[in-house]
Amino acid sequence: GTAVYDPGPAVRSLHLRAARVLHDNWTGTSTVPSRGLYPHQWSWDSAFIAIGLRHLSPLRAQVELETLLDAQWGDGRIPHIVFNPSVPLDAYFPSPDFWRSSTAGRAAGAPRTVQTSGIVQPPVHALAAWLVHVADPGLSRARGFLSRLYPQLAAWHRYLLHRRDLGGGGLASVVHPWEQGMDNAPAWDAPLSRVTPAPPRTFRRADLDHGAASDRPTDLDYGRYVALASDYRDRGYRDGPGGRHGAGEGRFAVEDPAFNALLIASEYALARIARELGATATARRARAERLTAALVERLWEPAEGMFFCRDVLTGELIPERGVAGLVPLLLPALPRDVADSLVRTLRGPHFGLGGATRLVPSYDLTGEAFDPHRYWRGPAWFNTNWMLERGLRLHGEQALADGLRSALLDTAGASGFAEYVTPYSGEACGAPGFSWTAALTLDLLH
Ligand code: 9YW
Repeated sequence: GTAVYDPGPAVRSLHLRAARVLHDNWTGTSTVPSRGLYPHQWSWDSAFIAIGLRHLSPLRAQVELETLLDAQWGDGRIPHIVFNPSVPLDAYFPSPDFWRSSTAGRAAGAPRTVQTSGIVQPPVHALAAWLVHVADPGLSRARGFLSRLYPQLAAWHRYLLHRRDLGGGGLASVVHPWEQGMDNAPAWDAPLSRVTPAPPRTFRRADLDHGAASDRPTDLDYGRYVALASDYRDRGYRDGPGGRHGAGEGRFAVEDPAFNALLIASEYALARIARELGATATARRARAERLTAALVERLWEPAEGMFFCRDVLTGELIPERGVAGLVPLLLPALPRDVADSLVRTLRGPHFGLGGATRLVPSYDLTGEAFDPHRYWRGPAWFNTNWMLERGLRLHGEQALADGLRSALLDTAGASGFAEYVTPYSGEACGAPGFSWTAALTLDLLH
């Protein structure tokens, strides 16, 4: 008879538990990152969530991305938070009355009906849209999913590659640590030190109602995040290289390797989407290759075997080893020697892959700022490990990829789909039942 593949009870229950997290965090039109700590829609979370959700419901995965893109601004930016109007203002800080998108963002084309933040997050969306499409091409075509999203995604990439090329070298800059998604990574310490923090009594942190203070960014960090974001808001959320509204006006502009690698990976996905829609893909593919070359030229540090961030205001590389500097392993056109040295760095003392650590930490294990509990200063995160797993597989490192995959699955299940874990012991930190942890678990199970 026909052998029916049965993955066994452990995998069945991991699948079921991950599906339950996404079910519980679904609001009807999108998914919250977690019920308590993050009660709205977050941009790159939704992209990772859609990548997992496509295995449960391709329709819901499409709707997840459509809801986010409904909040796109006229200038092409996709906001990092889309606020749920039925959640009380004090449930999350900064709230809509801080960002004031529909008034302060009017010149940049912020939507009138929905409230959003005014900053962005890493561009994982075109990659997610493509992966959602291939999960059910029939449904996708019937709903015109890609033909509706394509112009929006193209405008998003145009915004990043033109309005955000603050360094003039072809890469996109982030103007706030929240934009890169790794809020308190040690790489931001030097550029943030130039920012005068907002006084503590001028705002109230809602995150401390949910998370342990020792797992979260410090009050001093928060004061600086608030100062940078309110300056950007008070400039009408305007960007642009040089001139009156140039980088000189902002006090923070950084070229980050993970943000740009995700943009390039998404540019390849846009090429595939264009081809699916009957358009030509060659120009986009060529651009992705040019951007890969620019990334290597501007951010690769051969002596360290990894990528560093560039502080656009000083022109200097920032000598901190963060996981963001390994994420370009995702890219197919990376020179062979660069990919080989990234793999060596991953396995070495700073990141411990296949040795001391269960999962790749967010920051150098030997670094002065290393803290196994504090958010992006040491703990291991599931989205970055998922990206590295793909990168290892892409560059032919099957054994390392397989090991990382099983560690991800074990740790996700054992931690109750935690937001992040300590890198040596896999102890759960941050929010429990975290959506992208569950979503990327589902993706790895398929
Ligand atoms: C915050 C939602 C977001 C993630 C970010 C993460 C955190 C928000 O949560 O930022 O309150 O600090 O750093 O990457 O998108 O999950």
